[in-house]
Amino acid sequence: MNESAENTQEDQIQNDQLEDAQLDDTLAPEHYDASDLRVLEGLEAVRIRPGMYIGSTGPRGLHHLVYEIVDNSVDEALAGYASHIEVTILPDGGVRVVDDGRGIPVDEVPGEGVSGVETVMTKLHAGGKFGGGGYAVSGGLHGVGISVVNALSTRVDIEVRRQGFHWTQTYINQKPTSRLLKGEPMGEDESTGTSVTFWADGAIFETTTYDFEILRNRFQQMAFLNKGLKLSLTDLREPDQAGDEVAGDGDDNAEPKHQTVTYQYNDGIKDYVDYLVKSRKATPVEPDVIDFEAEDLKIGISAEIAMQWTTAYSEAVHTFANTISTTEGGTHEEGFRAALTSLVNRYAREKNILKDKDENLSGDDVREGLTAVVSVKLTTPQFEGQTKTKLGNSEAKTFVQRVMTDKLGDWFDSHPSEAKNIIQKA
Ligand code: 0RA
Repeated sequence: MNESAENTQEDQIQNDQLEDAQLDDTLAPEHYDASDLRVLEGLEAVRIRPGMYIGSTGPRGLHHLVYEIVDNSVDEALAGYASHIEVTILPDGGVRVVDDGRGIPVDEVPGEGVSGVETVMTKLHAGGKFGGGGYAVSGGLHGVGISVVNALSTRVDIEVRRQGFHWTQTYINQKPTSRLLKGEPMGEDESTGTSVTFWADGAIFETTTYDFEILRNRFQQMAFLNKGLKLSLTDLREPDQAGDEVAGDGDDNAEPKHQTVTYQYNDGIKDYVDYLVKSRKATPVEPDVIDFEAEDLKIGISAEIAMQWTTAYSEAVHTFANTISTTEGGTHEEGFRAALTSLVNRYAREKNILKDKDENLSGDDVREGLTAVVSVKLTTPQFEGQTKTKLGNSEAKTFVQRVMTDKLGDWFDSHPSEAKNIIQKA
């Protein structure tokens, strides 16, 4: 089926559902009146064109819902308030994301007439409104917020621990079943935080079965890209629910697969490069991973770069912008490559490793055996290319190029014997 035919049919099904939802007032709570229809209209736009907000209604889009919630918690961690994010895949098709941040604001938002929680759940892009400060750098490919998850779920349960109490609210087919409810006081040992549990709408998604491996991989990557962040993933499904092969492995006593993995990397992308080199079973030319970082608050950009040369032939340069893997490359990668090639040539001439008669080393020569991670975070990323995974910001090229030239130059100067080994390899 071609994509436009698919969309037309999906749109019709979704429109039908939306009309049903509007006619069905059995779930409408008392405080929910005609003026709130505007809210539903915003969320309806998401249900009519889900692809515009989360990329697709296939497995990628489904997993994107989880990232959308986790990204909010990651931002709370990057702001210095949350230290641990726990994601749980529930046996009934739900996913729960719990953090120990400040909790979504529970007080009435001036001008909105409802709580901060309800605003975040029902207004597109409401997150940033009280997020404030910093880069809000996690995610970013779509970066649309919790309301989009609400729009594409049959149910969302939200629990906030804040101002000394537990606060709860449930949304069924996008509509709150009550106001935000103040519940039990928080216990002595309880921290503030937010818990969001959602059930993706099977009428919107091709599948609502999560792939543990896809989530595990992404959370490990998020932990590498956000130094110090602690991320856990638990799968509470039975093995057959998780879509795993059960029959035919000849092991009737297989352990139930209630697995938890936890990731935390205090050296961030330096640990990432170490991990990549070890998993490729490559032999490092020098034992230490080279790494540095820099930030320019005026233009709103930061860069972290880590690299290690190995005796292997292939290069592996992984680039990221706001933790999104930029597989099509872009300006940050251009800046990295340009600086690396010219710096290595300049240094090799200075130290007479390249003689006057020798030709310059090519970029490919210089990157042979190199494993590197380049991670930039910027306030207004521009994603381009076929799959929107190519960074377009021109300031990212100049910034990465300058940081590389300065800091790798310093490193070469302070590690002459290591530098010589690396360059001789090229
Ligand atoms: C807006 C303002 C504040 C926190 C949050 C949103 C927040 C959102 C999420 C989503 C998941 N976990 C979250 N944790 C916090 C801060 C308000 C303040 O205390 O000043």
